[in-house]
Amino acid sequence: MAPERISPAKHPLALAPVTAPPSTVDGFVREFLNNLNFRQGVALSFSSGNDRYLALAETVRDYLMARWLEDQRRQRERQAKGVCYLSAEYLLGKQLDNNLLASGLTEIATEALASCGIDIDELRRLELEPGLGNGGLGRLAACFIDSLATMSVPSIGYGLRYEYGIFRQTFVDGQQVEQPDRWLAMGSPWEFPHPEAAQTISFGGHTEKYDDDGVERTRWIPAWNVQAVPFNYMVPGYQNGRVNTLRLWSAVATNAFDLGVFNAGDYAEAVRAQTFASNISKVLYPEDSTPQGKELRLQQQYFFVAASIRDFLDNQLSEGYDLANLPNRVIFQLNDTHPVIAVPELMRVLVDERHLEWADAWAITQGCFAYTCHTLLPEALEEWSVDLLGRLLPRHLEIIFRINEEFLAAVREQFGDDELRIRNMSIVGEYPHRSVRMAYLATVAGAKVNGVAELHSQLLRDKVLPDFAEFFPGKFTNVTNGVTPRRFLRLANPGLSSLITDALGPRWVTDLERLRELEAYAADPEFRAAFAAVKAHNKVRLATELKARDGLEVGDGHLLDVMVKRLHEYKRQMLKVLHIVTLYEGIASGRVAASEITPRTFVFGAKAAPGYAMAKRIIHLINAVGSVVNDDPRVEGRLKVLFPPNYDVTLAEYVIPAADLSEQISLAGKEASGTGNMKFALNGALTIGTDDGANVEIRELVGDDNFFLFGMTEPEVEALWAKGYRPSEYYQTDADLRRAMDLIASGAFSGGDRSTFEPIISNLLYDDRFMVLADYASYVAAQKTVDAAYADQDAWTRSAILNVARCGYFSSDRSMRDYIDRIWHTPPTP
Ligand code: 26V
Repeated sequence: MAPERISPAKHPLALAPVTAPPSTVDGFVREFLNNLNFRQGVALSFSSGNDRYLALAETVRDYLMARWLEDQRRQRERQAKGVCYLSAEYLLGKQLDNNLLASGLTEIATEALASCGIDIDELRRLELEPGLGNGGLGRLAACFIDSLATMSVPSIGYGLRYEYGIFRQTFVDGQQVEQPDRWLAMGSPWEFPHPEAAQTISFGGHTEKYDDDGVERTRWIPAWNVQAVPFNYMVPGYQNGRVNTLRLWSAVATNAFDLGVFNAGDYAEAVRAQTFASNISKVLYPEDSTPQGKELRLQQQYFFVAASIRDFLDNQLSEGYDLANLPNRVIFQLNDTHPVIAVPELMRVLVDERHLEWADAWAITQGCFAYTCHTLLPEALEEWSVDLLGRLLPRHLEIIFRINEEFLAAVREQFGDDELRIRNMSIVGEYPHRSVRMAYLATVAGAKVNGVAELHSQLLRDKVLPDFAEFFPGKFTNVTNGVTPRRFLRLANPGLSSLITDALGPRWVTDLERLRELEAYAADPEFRAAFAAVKAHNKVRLATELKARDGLEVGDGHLLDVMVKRLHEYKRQMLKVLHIVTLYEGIASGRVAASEITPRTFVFGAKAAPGYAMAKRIIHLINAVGSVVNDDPRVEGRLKVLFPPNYDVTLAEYVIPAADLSEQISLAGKEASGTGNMKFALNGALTIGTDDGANVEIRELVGDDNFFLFGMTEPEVEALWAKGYRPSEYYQTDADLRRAMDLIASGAFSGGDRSTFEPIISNLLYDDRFMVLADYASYVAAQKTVDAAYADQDAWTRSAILNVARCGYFSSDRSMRDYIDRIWHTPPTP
């Protein structure tokens, strides 16, 4: 039901446009103290850091508010085509700095607080980042909404407001221990709850047919409901006066108590029901590759997309909107398969609630969705058992069956009774148990299907969904990922930003291809020196942070070699470990003098899914290798292995600008794109990487001379796998490899206990789908090239500058332009 449109209040002040406070230091001080006194309820002299942080955040928020209200009004009035980005994850990172930057208030706020005797940096540190995502996919969504706001594209992000985001990682005896992420514990000043705009979302029950004046219709009689309460977040564009909205849904029980139960005297049961409902948005699932088919996760997915679709239809469309035009008004972008249950939901709303003909509803639906795939690993493709779907969403299951029936009939018409093909293309799989293949449903329903880097899109088309590509020519496309230059260059790397702005002017921040002009500066010794000084400064900044945070020591003058990403076998952190152990073993055995080794500090950052035993064991090994290597006097401090716990967006912003070398070493064909790779290159790190994901495009752009390529190509991987991968042959023929593995197996890193890391060694030797040993020799050789290149600091700096200059393509603004041109057709509104 559409909410009542409130008639304008009579008072003239209510009719006047909302205006922001004056942008002066004095004005800011006034607003800040006002917020401290009247919102936090404390005097400056008694205020805590958190009070001050909240008051500062509220002040910045108020400056953005007028724009936000205006943009919400305009977006509804204009009825221009817009994007609804549907994503189960948004890995936002801290908000204060970004919002200060976007509103152009950074200097004013800094000065204003200083005049109150407050160091703004201290308040910055107090903010807890909302970790509402696992990794690449969630961070990509956050970059995209930043770009959409900066480019003035009518759009809204929809997702889930998890009470607990990605777990906080701690290490106990080198092993990962997860702690709940209480990001809301101190209150979040960036969110605006709207309980009055809650939607009721239903689950369970059964369906029944009924006669509606001679028309047979279906209705869903659900068994239970949950309230979806929207929380709005500002998404300010970069200094363009635009503020878009991110709307995250939170679950609460429909009625405070089930009065029936309550009156029957079972108070505890009544409260339990309430807790049950709020469980839906309680916690982010920390798995990022193997969907477990958990019922609660399906509840989360349906909960947020059903609320979002209803919110859009009820609140964004004008009165009496003709739904036949919906594809000209909105595109729902499906961020992976997590929101795909939106497809049968829209069908259900159109057919059962709005009484459209099935065929008309299907035409509308096919025009309103597009699907982005973010993986190639078969085990990461989501499937829901027919059983579970039928229990939780019986009407949706019926709709999926009918979509599938009609789709397969069309396939039969084109290809004849090719039963194997039909079986392979069916949205409902029969083996090993009946389940709905969400990627197939998304592909059939979506106007477009895209992968996230050239190689990935090609493999998706030719290897994962070839039958679909043949059946739907023109449906498959590529949009290479990007990252927002606001957060990952302008904010994270102030030194480099100033250097670039001094050289090129400020416009690169929203037009990143301008970085090309830096190419000329790579030849300028003065610029190179300044660039190197920035890198050195960023290393000191990181060293200071790691020391304060975790007591870790970055080696002075070391090459900073960084691998930060989720811990996953396909990403091959083990290759990095074998390299480190090889270097260490050379010294420990006396075959290599420590002085011959290029001093390096290796930095790891990685969370493992709590149920992923091998990944957790690898974390343990990295920590174990670190404690031995770091403490062995024979190493003379020339190798350091640091593994700060709890890698998150905040830590990324310290680590990436400081890195010399970026490790992107997945097995070719497994990393869909990567986005860390782009962030590092844009901050002047050189990449050592395989021909995988967006590495391919990075290398094409920066040139072979400025990239350390190693390893098999994807076709070589396929060929080796087909021929039969025999890891033990590498072990037997490569003495360095054997010595490294033997050292680990000997218990040298586990106090003599040979069993601790035995499963890792066995896995590499007998059961490794990701062929670590096959790429070892090539990797170690490439690392020697790195050492040689690093010896010529000036040439290295030149390469680093060229990396920055040539990676402007990887701005998420460009990704958004590609989506707009190829998929969305939603022009920016000035
Ligand atoms: C999958 C699942 C499975 C069920 C449990 C929860 C969960 C959460 C997330 C995912 C998505 C995994 C896919 C993913 O994150 N892909 C990454 O997407 C990045 C952005 O496109 C890309 O750069 C990375 O290469 C790709 O691994």
